[in-house]
Amino acid sequence: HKNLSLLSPDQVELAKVLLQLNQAHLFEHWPEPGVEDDEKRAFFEQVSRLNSSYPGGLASYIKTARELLADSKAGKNPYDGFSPSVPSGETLTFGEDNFIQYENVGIREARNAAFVLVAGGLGERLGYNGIKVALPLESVTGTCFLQHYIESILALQEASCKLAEGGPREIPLAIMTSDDTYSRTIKLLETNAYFGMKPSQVKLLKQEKVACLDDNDARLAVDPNNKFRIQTKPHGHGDVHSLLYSTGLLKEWFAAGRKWVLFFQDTNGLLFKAIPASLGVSSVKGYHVNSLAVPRKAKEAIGGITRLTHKDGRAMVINVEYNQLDPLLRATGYPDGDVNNETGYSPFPGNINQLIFEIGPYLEELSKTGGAITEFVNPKYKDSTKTAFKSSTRLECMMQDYPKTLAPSARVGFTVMEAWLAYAPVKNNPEDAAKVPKGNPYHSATSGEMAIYRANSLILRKAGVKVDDPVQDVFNGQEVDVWPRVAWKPKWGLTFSDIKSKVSGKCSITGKSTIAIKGQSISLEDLALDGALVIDAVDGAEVKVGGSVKNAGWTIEKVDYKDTSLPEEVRIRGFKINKIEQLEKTYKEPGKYSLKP
Ligand code: UGB
Repeated sequence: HKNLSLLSPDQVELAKVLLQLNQAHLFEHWPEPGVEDDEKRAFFEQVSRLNSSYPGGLASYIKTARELLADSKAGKNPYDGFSPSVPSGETLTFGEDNFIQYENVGIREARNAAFVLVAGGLGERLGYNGIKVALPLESVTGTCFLQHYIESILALQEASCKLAEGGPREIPLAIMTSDDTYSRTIKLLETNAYFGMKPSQVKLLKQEKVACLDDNDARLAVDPNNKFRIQTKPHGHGDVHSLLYSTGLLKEWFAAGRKWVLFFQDTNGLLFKAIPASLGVSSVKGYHVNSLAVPRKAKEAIGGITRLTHKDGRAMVINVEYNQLDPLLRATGYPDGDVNNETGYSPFPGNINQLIFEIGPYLEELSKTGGAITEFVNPKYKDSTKTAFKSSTRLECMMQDYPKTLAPSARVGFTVMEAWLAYAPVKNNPEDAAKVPKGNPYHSATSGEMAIYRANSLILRKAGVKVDDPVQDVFNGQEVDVWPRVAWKPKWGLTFSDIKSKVSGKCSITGKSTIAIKGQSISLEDLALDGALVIDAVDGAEVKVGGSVKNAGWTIEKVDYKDTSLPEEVRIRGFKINKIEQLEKTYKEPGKYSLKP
């Protein structure tokens, strides 16, 4: 009370709110006025931020925390009363007629889209100290994830605007960052001229952390390093919804006539191969919510898309985390739990957390909820009395839980794509990846890069190129298929039809080969590649590449992840590329060219 005179009227109000919420312990240890007053004011600035960044403020946060902590203590199952069943959605096979048709629709729709990258997390599990979007997705071109994402969006924009009337239209990109990633993300963009995107086209959002909780009464935790601060931790990627709403960005997009918002994660180098077709599915099926999914092995450590029906009539199609799906099935009449069916996969497709929402219904829902979505708490208890925690906890939320509060009439669907085409995230460090059960994906930097070469090789095969089979090898303790190292810029080939139109005659690529295609109008005609070939061309330079290219090429050299003399991004993948010999050509002027060695 003695310290109240230091505070502004707003801060005094906040102090009263904290007292009403049984949080007096936060100032009990404060010294007399005159001592460390600036720190006391800074404390209230923090409280004010925590209050304004959470829908409903701290009072709402604490109320929800008490309820969720009580449920957790009572061992209440969030899925009580719900029965799971296999939902219906669209299953696509790359290159088939309906896939191509959906891609065509998706390209048309793309100019009405906005993209949202959630990139507030750090790669703790990956053992990488930088921001994950700065990691190269493959080492042939060294392109980092953020560059690849931006170039993919720009390529979509160009392709979409060519088809549509009314001239070009920019596709905006919002990036959700956090205190952990904000400044490094800005720096990466600025030092690279936004990778060719207009700076005004990119909006950075920043999520705030939330207050930690010390006990079941939701008493806020004092920061162990500063008695004038509340300890905070990340709230999860679910924050993206309230940020899009509170910043007014979603409204702005809607007012500008945009129809779709596409959410994606920080390290999936394959994603944009799946975007045109799945956006097409959203449009044709009229899905308000479309989750991208891949076939999933039973018990594999990704969530399963499930239809849940409640005794009281509620129904939803939602991601159920893998550790909850198996017990839920066992408790509801499936004694074997989550098992593979005759296809060799679980009937519940795997959530890859790439979501496509229709903006109209999304904005309407957020106008009611402010973007607050169902949260959860995961306290680690000291003992079975569940009265004390081993360390402070906090509420968390996930972006894929958005449909939980929707009316059953909402059109919630999903699109299953082959995993080789759509999903290769970089999440696990080499040691953890090497422990993944055989047959399940590693989700490491090694597998992420190899997946790019595999997908590009398979796509070229489908387009008629003879591509050698892969060889198996082991890097950082992980057995992977090594395909020819095929890389291209998004503007070279965005859809299957696009790529097919650039390949003709008898083309072949041997197993030891590397090819990097960097220009838009490069076509391969009767090319026999046995070595390394790098071709770049400005827009407007049409280059036909054919004949026999044979050289010593680029080799893959193993490295040990424990070798600290190498950069982290090389160590975590377990190999590097040695550029022995290549044919490299750059076309800097528009015109027609033919390269036939
Ligand atoms: N992220 C944020 O932007 N802010 C945060 O506070 C936290 C994360 P993780 P996670 O694809 O296999 C998800 O940590 O949450 C960003 C799904 O929930 O990589 O463990 C972060 O930068 C799960 O259902 O993944 O698991 C990153 O871009 C499953 O589908 C993204 O959020 C799993 O992904 C994901 O963060 C998966």
